[in-house]
Amino acid sequence: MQRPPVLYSFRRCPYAMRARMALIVSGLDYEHREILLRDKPVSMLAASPKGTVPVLVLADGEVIDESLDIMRWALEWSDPEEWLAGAEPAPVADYDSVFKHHLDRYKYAARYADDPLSHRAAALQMLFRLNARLADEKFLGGAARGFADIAIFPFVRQFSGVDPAWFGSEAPSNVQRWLAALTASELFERAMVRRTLWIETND
Ligand SMILES: N[C@@H](CCC(=O)N[C@@H](CS)C(=O)NCC(=O)O)C(=O)O
Repeated sequence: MQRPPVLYSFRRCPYAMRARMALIVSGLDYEHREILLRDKPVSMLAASPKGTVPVLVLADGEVIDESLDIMRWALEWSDPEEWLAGAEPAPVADYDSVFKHHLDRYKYAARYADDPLSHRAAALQMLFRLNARLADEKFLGGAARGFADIAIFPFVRQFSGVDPAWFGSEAPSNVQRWLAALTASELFERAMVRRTLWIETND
């Protein structure tokens, strides 16, 4: 029997969250290896020297080390909720680049010489655009969650967590509803289960 693919993951990483959700929804069996970013396993770095999570190592040795590629790979194997049918690259790419840029400068303000509140404002503008898309439909692709929702919401969740009271009063309401529905989902709960750290051995 073929070994299941191995996922190197870090619970709080939003990229790893979306990869885990796609793997879970696909129903694929995989071996979860929980790691620490400050102490990356040698085997993970051997598979993917760039040193980011998530990393998926397939039984034949193929390595997939970009979260969106892991999502697509899992869903191409099995896509029971038809996430790929509504997959739209544009908003996801915007959130991975522009929103993430502002999020980092807001959340990790001490690391940057920038004004965090101007980055918060820029990110909020993006949420207003998302809000307009969520005016008539519960999710970005329609009535059911799909690829873009799952790819984007872990970053909006991080943004909301920097100052939950501010987010609660200033973030547009459709986005708040959308985020609340996705974070309350059983799928997210399963993706966020706490796991013991994977201990690397030499065999
Ligand atoms: N483009 C990558 C980004 C992954 C990424 O940056 N992950 C962060 C954690 S959230 C990481 O591993 N950073 C390396 C480090 O902190 O050492 C993906 O989509 O998988």
